[in-house]
Amino acid sequence: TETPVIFERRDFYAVITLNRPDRLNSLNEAMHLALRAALEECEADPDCGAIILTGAGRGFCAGQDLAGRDPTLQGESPDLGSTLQTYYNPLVRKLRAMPKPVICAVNGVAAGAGANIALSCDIVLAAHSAKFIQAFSKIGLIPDAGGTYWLTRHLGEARAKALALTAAPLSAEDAANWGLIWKAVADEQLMAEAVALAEGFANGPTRAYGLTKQAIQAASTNSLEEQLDLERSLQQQCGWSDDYKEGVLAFLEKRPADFRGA
Ligand code: T3D
Repeated sequence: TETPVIFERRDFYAVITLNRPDRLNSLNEAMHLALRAALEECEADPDCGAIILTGAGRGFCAGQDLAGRDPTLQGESPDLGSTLQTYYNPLVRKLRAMPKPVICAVNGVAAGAGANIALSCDIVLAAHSAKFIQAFSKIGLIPDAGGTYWLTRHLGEARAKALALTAAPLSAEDAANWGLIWKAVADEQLMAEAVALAEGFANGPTRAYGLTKQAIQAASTNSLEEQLDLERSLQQQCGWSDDYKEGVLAFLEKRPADFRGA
């Protein structure tokens, strides 16, 4: 049987590839568990400074595996609240709480929860041929895996509602122009760009990156006063780090910094 997720640990970063290409990497239980295990390994490894998440074949991820939802094969209706509680919500939380940058390299179509898992990552690069589809309304569902949150935060209600209600595909270029993702890049450049970012982060001040994520994620719900307090306390931590000492010293000595991530 196929490995639902390919986990590749490279020098100082990791590549996680969703791997059910003939099903456009749609998510079943085995894939969820393998993905979770891979993320946990990255989280626990102090030498892993960044993560690239991508998909095998022509798609990134088509969301929930609907073969496992065939109503003619299922007795009772599935409890989708329980799937979200057990799999999707912990996955989104783990990506957000990951104390190192997560780069999503969207290599092809990202539909349903697949789109919203991509949007849960810190930096989203998408190949020009990729599309983002909030496919949920086509099967009578609402956007999940944070979809209603990401769309509304990044795009505002007007675009969020139209994308969710129509399930219209959004091109990588429009996604970038609308501020939903970081960049659309040529298909053949996608992995090279993702790797360049990961290598840069892997040599960077990992702790400061983790705290930067934390601060930016808190900003959308904090008041300015709360955010200023948060910045003060996180910056205090940074100021006590070896990386800060090294960064300043390297600047003064006019040489590249040799960060250790602590
Ligand atoms: O627990 C819960 O259920 C709640 C959680 C819900 C989260 C969700 O994600 S719900 C939304 C689920 N996803 C979808 O509704 C998207 C379904 N897929 C599509 O609409 C299309 O496949 C795409 C627009 C993504 C791509 O279209 P296209 O024409 O490029 O490819 P295709 O021919 O449709 O797909 C290729 C194969 O992958 C095909 O199989 P075949 O005909 O070659 O044997 C297709 O059936 C299969 N596939 C695609 N998506 C899924 C899938 N198989 C199972 N589940 C899928 N989601």
